[in-house]
Amino acid sequence: MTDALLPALLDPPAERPALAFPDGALTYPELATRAGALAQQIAGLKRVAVRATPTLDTAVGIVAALLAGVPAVPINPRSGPRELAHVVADAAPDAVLAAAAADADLLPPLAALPRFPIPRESARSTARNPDLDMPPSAPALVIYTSGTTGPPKGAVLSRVALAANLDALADAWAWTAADVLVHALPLFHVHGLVLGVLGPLRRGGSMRHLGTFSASSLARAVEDGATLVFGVPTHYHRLVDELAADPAAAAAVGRARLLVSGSAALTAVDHARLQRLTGLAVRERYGLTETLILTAARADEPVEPGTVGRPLADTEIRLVREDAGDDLGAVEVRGPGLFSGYLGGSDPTTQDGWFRTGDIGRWTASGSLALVGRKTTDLIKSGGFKIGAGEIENALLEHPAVAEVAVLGVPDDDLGERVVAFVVTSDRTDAGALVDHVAGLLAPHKRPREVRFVDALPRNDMGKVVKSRLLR
Ligand code: MCA
Ligand code: AMP
Repeated sequence: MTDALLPALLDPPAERPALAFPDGALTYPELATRAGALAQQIAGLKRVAVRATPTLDTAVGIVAALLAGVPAVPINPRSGPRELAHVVADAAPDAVLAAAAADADLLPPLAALPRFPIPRESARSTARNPDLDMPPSAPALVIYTSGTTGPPKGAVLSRVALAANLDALADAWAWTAADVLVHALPLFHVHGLVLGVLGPLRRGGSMRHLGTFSASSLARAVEDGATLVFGVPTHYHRLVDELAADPAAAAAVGRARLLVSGSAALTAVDHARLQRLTGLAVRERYGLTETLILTAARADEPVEPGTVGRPLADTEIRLVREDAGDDLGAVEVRGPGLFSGYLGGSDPTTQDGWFRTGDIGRWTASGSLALVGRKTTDLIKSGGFKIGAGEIENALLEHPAVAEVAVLGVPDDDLGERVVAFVVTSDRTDAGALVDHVAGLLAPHKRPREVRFVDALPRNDMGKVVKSRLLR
């Protein structure tokens, strides 16, 4: 294997399918020429934003940036104006890559940037592919992820982190050029973009984006040759209900090689129901934007439900226990997939290379990791999206009728957790007005699903809000 991040694009095999989306498909030679042409235009830029709709254009834009050695910042196309202003100011991209047809959709801070339309034709590019010349530590992607308090932070991921992590996953899942991956994930996070698009491209295999994850679209894809399925637990939760009513689709899905779930915990009930319906045990894997994937249930081992598998090759995991007798500990990690810090210079990794994930886990007898929760109630996982309570609290506090607020995640069958805001008002308002207020600033998934009005927030002797008491 060469040092290139995407070796299959260097000398692409004729006619081999690379990427398919509901809006179109490209073979490897087509992707190489289309992305290569755009790479030539953007070469030398410091950083580019990519309006990351779930489309072929986004994949071409990201691949072009990787080929050009220009770090790409994928942007949630449904970002609210508040987030977008923050991300554009923080990432300071030189330009935006967006489909020519998307011009009208670009919101002000993006619209003000120089724009490179993503080519729709596969014009031959003559340039030497610069992918080979990039130092491994060079930044490849900047992915924004929520923290507990302020606005999202841009995690810088190097080329070598992406390459090492994708190769370790290939080892865990026996993932090869023969695999056809299907999913319906968004392309502005690690799951859909790194695993879901760059994963198959690094292997020389192919990917089909379903647009919408449904029993019928998935069954058809597997009948058409899909071997690997990626999804978040919300996808699988919805799928079990659909498959229960459609035994033919369940049998078809059961012919896939691997069903993989991640980004949040799959419930034992959904795991068991899926296994009954399809005959397949879903393999879970665990990771963070900052660390890429840390553990995975391997393809060549039986699945241990309730665990996220073993550490990937070259990844070290330790559990930091409060008391020697505890079997639970705070999960810390060291390895080649770790990010290079947040944009702007902060890097919480310890001097000797350990990153604190914020998750709490324990080892099972077989050496798999079982996650039991998180250290903070200020991070919410809804539908696989990480949402910082502080960002929503800050947005709500800007509403004139809000005196105090605490936001937290409460268990939800479909989303895992849903965003709930506990509000003390200083003036008359209603839940709808507060939800609309947040929706006017932030992405739709950050909007509270529920607002509970309370007379006061529970506080400890120091005056700090004790969120856990709100749910009693
Ligand atoms: C959609 N809605 C949500 C969410 N998603 N509300 C709360 N939390 C959510 N996550 C809202 C929509 O705005 C809409 O509201 C309403 O729910 C119904 O939308 P619907 O179209 O049915 O939902 P959906 O679009 O099907 O979304 C569900 C989803 C989505 C597909 C599961 O949440 C999703 O794509 N999740 C993937 C998250 C992900 O990729 N995470 C990776 C980061 P209205 O109609 O009122 O507007 S984690 C990561 O990268 C690490 C490394 C890892 O481990 O993977
Ligand atoms: P993000 O920052 O969006 O990349 O989300 C990372 C967080 O998602 C982790 O810290 C975990 O809390 C959670 N997570 C990812 N995969 C899993 C999984 N398979 N099971 C449980 N939680 C997970």
